[in-house]
Amino acid sequence: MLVLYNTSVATLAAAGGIGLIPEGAIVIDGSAIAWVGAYRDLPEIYAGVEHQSLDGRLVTPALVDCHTHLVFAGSRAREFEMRLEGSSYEEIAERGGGIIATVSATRAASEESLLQLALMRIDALIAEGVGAVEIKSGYGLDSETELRILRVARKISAVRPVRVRTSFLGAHAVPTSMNADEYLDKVCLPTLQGAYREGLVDAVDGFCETIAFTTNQMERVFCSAAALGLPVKLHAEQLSNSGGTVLAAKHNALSADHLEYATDEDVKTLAQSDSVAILLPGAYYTLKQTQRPPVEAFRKHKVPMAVATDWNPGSSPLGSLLLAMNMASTLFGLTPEETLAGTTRNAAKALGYFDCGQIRPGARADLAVWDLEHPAELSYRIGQNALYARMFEGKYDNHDEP
Ligand code: DI6
Ligand code: FE
Repeated sequence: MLVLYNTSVATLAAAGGIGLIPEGAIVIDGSAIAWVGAYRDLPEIYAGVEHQSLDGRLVTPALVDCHTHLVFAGSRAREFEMRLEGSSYEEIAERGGGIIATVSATRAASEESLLQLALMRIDALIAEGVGAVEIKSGYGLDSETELRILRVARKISAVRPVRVRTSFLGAHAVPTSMNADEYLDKVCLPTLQGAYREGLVDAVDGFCETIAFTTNQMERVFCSAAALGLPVKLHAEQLSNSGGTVLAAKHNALSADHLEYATDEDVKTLAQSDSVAILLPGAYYTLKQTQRPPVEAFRKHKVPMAVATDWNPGSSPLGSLLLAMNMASTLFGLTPEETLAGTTRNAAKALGYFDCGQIRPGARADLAVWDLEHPAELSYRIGQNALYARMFEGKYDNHDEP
């Protein structure tokens, strides 16, 4: 057992707010949190336990990056140049660039090389205090490669101290050789079955958009997911209003993601489900979008907001969750408290985790210790990583003491 004291603790334990305890203490028992509160209220039974001073530093739950596509090969720097020369993301996709370009590079990569690429990205997130990550497939679009991506995603948590939730995103793009319905029938849905049988799938995702899949097509994917007992989530209203939010709500999705083009009515419908709105400022920034997600409506209808990197080689080559937090505040107007809730409590909820993203008795001792005094610093700083130490399942990374 260990008592952490001389710290301010952002517990994130109650809905709304961040639950800041200025002179706080946390009792760690094995891999879990046994107690948290003001140090002056520390129960007598912990008085004799080893104490460790954090010298006034801030502790938050380890961060959760709840939307990434970080298993991929290849680069899309050329498309970045093309966009600077005036082409749009949709135009590039229609010309065989975009997702399809990454599909070719990923199909050509071995499992081992995909793992090495993914580990470099995971290490960057871990270095920012991230303790759990969601990883999607979707750059295979054939059975073999989709399964390879999911196996790599599964392997990550065996070789790094991080939790991984996988999402099957076979419905990400339509391969050039067939139409969308053919692809769903012949490849995507059978691959989902196979991936599920191998235990590789925690949730099912899709890209509902004019350049990808319609709501009717996504509905078929969601029905297959339901038949397997898998939760769903959806890339919805990213580039246009395509009806994805209402569909996500109807299927009680874990999350509806992007949502730039969601209307107030969409948000009202989403509020009737248990879904989280995942905001992805990295994609908004990269694609130089101007329509912001309806943050005021999320607040009004009490839809919890999460924030993630959307790490992918096309629309969001963003390898920093801290920068995503800053962008969520500066570009979308989230308060620093909302961005912190969005990368802890609400991000965990979006992944169906109930034992992390909060500091409370019974939760996992996955913590981030910051060389900061106030949590607002996390969102305010740009490109600065103030992580002092990260604890995963009650153990500090690489050393016993921070
Ligand atoms: N929406 C996105 O922003 C990414 N996928 C998706 O469904 C883009 C992925 C890419 O461009 O490679
Ligand atoms: Fe995405």
